[in-house]
Amino acid sequence: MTERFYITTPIYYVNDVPHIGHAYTTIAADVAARYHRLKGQEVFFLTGTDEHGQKVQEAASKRGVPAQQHVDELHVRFKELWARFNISNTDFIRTTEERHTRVVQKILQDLFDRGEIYRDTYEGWYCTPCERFFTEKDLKEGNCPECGRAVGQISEANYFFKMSQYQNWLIEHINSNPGFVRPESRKNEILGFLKKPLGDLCISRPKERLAWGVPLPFDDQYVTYVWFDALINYVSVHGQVPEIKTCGYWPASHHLIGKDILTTHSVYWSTMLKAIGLELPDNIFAHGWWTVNGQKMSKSLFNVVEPNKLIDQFGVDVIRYFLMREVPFGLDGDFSHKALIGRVNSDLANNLGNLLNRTLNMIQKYYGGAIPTPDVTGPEDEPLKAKAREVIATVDKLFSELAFNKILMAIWEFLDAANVYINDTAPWNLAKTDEGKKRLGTVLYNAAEALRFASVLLHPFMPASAVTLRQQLGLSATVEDEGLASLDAWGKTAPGTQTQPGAQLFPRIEEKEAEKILAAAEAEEKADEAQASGIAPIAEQVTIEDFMKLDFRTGVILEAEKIKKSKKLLKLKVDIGLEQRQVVAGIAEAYEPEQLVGRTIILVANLKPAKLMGIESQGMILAGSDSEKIVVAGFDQELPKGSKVK
Ligand code: ME8
Repeated sequence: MTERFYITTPIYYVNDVPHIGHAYTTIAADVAARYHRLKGQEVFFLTGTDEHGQKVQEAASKRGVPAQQHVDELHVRFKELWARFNISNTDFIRTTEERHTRVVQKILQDLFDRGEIYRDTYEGWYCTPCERFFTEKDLKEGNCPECGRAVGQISEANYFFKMSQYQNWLIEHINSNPGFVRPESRKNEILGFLKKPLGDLCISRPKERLAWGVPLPFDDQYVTYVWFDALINYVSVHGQVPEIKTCGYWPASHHLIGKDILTTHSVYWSTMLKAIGLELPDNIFAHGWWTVNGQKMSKSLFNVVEPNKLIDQFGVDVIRYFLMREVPFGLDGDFSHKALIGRVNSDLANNLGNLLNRTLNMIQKYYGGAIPTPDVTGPEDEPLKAKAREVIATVDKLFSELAFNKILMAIWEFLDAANVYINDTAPWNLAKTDEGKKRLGTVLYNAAEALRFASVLLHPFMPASAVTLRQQLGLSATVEDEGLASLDAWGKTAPGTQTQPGAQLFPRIEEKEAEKILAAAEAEEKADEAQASGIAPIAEQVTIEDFMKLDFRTGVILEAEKIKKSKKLLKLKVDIGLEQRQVVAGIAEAYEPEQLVGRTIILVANLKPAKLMGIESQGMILAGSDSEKIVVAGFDQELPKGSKVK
């Protein structure tokens, strides 16, 4: 076992609203980091934000603020979310920090001096949103192969990194290090990609087109291509090249990424490291993609699953658990509230929650809350103890594979074994006889001990719940203090420990509550769809009785005039047959008063009068609107004044 463990997440684009996809990678890295700390390793866990590039420059200028101010304000959203999620990162790197840009420039200068970077004229296609160059054959139906948007043809002088010369070396490295790119399917994808000739990488952007980036140290008319800048974060956090080699944290144990950025990491980053003269990371793990109702999450589709809201609704640990348990790490998954509720009820409330409750209740009932001293052991105790030894070994092996969902399945098998142990030994029967009472203490001690094991194994996934679990068991030392070594023997809980039963760890989400959550989620989905289409969502249903309470009448506008100091309001006099009404209507931007006189309109005639700009309005006229215009409703044929409208 190497003493040091270094794990990273991608550094997220600072412009993005942090969503469940970003949380996924970060939580996975946190779980691994916490586990390796429990093993006694020195862990460095890095996350951060990617703050240069075209999109940031554009967003800042749209807001009318300097780019630096923009990123200073926006990156906080990630920091705050990670704090809420109990993310235990060692550092948070921002690519606009001087400690990072300094290293980027040093590396660039060094590569330039050694002839790894050269200047040439580039002719080809460029996708502005993706900030990437493409050759004719890369394009998909003439558009960007990444985002599908239109590309522009450009010809300009730029700087290039001699990436192509490392193609064969990289193929060889991937083949001789089976664990380098994982899962296997992604490794094959990269090997497939490397069958085509690898070009050199354009690593500069002319300042006149893009000013927001790290200036090239050897040509101040250019800034660094955002990926060449961003990837270096994984080492710049440790200092300059000589220190990186000696800091003890390089090469990284794992770069966790989503499958969207597999090429940039396994090809660009690997060849960059080779050229710089640094070792390659032990592993690049590209996990799968979360969709919502089968659709990609994106700001423009208004369907981003907002983690803060989920935390408010379900709690941090439920979300951490769900994301790690629901989908095998490496495969795609679809997010649904229904599956989330299912997991809470079956795994957390029923299985874990129940084991804790029944154990504490019986310890309370039979031993006044103090964990009993084990007395007579029996053959039924053995399978549980064996399972405990087994789960520790299984979990350790699965952590080396980052098989988070399998780890949780293994822990739950152990919890199942503890529940089965209680069912089979039936402490409630043991309590009835003197002979049985000799076994009772042992059974309840073992149940409590199983929960202590669970608290340690669950800590990486649900750190706050592990704390509560241990408080209720009466254990004073924290999991972090005791580490995995506290599981090296069965029986470390001190008999006599006073338990402290408290609130249920994971209350069941009852059917009514579940229905409410699902209905709210569905309404939100509809609202998202509507927002994406530009149409306002449909309001809550009303009954026909509700509707019939409203009295709509036809009326003719007799007079119309502007209201002083109001841009939007007109004062109208409307004849509705039985009487005349004074109405204030918000249509001044759409109609001149004289256009309205003589028109037949529809008036809500039984609306309580209200004052607008000090003028009483005795009804409301119907009009349709979108973001650009307002149109007063009318009829295609004449109707007498005062006619009912339904
Ligand atoms: O690509 N499902 O940043 P980014 C799963 N700045 N994971 C998802 C996801 C989803 N729907 N959406 C995002 C960048 N992710 C660059 C990285 S690294 C030197 C530079 C996660 O903000 C996943 O980890 O677009 C993915 O790779 C990453 O967020 C992309 O984040």
